[in-house]
Amino acid sequence: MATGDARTERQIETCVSRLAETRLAVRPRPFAKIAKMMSGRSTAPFEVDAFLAKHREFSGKVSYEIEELQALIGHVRMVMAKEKALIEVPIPVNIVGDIHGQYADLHRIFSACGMPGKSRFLFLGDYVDRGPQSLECICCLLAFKIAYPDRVFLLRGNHEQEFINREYGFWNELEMRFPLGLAMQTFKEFNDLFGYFPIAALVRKRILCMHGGLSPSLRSLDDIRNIELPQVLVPDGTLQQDLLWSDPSPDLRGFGPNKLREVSVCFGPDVVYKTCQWLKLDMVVRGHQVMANVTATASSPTASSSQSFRRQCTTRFCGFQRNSGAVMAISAKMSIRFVLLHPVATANEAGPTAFQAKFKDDGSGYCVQEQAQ
Ligand SMILES: [Mn+2]
Repeated sequence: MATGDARTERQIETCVSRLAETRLAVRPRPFAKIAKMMSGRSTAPFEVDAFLAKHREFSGKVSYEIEELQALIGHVRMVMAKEKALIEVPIPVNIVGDIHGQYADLHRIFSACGMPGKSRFLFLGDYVDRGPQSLECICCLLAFKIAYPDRVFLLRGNHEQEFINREYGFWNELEMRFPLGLAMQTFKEFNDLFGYFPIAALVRKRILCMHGGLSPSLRSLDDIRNIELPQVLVPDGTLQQDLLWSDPSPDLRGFGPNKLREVSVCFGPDVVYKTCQWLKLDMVVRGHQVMANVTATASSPTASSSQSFRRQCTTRFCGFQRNSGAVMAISAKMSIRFVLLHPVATANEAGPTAFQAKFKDDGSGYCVQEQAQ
């Protein structure tokens, strides 16, 4: 299962194109108030303002005390316990694919799209593993979730599962940075927390987003709404497993086995088309795969309004590929554009300043017709 995931993500490449500055009115949460919130399990106070200050600028490695990580997890658990398996996300919003521990790229995304709080973000999962800084990425995003629970949305990816992130980098990072016993305890607490993450998002009731893809078990949106959370272990052959794991296959009709990952299914373009019809959707948006030099993938050749986009949002996937990354930016008028992140040439060029200097709007956006609710 894990081997298939690695093979696929190396074989298939990332995507996509271009920009939209979707600024929201600034209405930050009162940090002092949040800092006083106490979790049901962790009674330690959590200073979210101070914690966020360590993440507002890209500064390479961030230093963490184990106690503050445990307090962070306790507080964000309380915030995310209020969310359902299918979350409703308003527009404007920036949709971001797999981060995979690439903390510098996360900051480039903030540089291009605006900081959380000013801009709304929907992340499609796979925050940890593969890249060098899983811990900074997940901690940064969790802290922003506490500070701006209505502006930051975090879906679960297939790497937010213990049997995957034990093998692909997250555990090794914790083991390197903390004493073994504390690392094990914190690793378990992170993975218990991932069980609270929502599985899919509905953007303005028209765009269905998930990490993996579609499922033969998906007949109505209520099927997703009825998934009970928290769910740390995702059972085989379930809707939730497909939403985390499945892949599109352009030559397939209907569903077939997912031979590369050896878990879940593959779905053909006709499935995207039919699902969009049944569920009255404009499109399906997902992450989970890297696509080199591709701007977007329309999984339905027959219906311009029924498309599936797949994106890896970080550049230089696994540190060696020269793929570009992209963020899908949906405006208040439901126009859709892409923010393109070009790979930086060397490690010395990493960081938001270098990215901003290289950032180019390639002018290839398009619009989805606004539809009555
Ligand atoms: Mn994935």
